[in-house]
Amino acid sequence: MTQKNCILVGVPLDCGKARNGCLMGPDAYRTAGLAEALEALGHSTQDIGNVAPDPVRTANAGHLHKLAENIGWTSALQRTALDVAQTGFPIFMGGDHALAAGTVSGMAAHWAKQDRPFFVLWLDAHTDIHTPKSTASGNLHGTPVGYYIGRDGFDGFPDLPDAVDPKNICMIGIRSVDPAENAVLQNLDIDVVDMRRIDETGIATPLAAFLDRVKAANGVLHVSLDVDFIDPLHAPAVGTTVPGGATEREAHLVMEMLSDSGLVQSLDLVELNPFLDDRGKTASLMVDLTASLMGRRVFDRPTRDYSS
Ligand code: NNH
Ligand code: MN
Ligand code: MN
Ligand code: MN
Repeated sequence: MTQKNCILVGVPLDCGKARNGCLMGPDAYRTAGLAEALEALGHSTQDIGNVAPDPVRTANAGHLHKLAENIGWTSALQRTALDVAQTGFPIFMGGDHALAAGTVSGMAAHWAKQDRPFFVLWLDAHTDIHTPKSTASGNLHGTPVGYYIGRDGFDGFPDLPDAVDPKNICMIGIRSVDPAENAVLQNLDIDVVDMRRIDETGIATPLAAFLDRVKAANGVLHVSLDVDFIDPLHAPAVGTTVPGGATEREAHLVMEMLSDSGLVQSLDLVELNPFLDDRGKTASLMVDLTASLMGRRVFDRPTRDYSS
């Protein structure tokens, strides 16, 4: 991979669900040596510290958990993404997945200005495509995809500058979908790669097909990596563990293929709750996966062609 100027952005957002701890995520990545791992690969890094949410007051949150705070983070992160994308490769160190409403919409706005088609790879156990109206839990970390594709129901949120086309989204690792999410996904062209498909074809086949589409469109790719994409056996530090997830090796293969593709331009690391970790092993795994994405290799081997 060519050398990048990595901009590390701390996002101690903890308002997307009730269980606290994701606010410690950015410092866990710092402690686990994210910047050092990137520098060892020859990239330059700049840690710009932590972002803070815009102040927002909203009455009438109903059953929604910390609506005003989520809105304040979305506007602040949209601005931050647009800003840092101009100078380097943003790595958003979360924070829970509610942050992706701001980061993904901001990156989409950045690439729309450059006239480049924008694609998203969503690595998660969950599809996170609720709206504030459809969520039963009231947890807004279940809604960022709904926001950035432009679904109705996000009253009070900043206007969406550029919606992401559902055809440009691939979700891998899916194994927990609420009925309202299942219903809306039936009418959208998002490629939902659930665990059954991974079992049937292996994880490389659907990923290679998606990367081919991004390449053919001359597109750019944002990766949003939720800790719960990985099986809780390897990645216990997350509030919403779902058994039956990607193995450590499957996760590395995804990252290595993404690196080979050269298509990735920005990354979210989300849902790490260091309070639940086992001697830092999840934070360290997330750093190692980021290193694989940014070019770390076991040894130099000829690049394999996965297309059939
Ligand atoms: N779908 C559930 C909800 O909306 C769970 C979402 N939780 C996540 N998403 N961790 O990645 O409450
Ligand atoms: Mn909270
Ligand atoms: Mn998620
Ligand atoms: Mn999840």
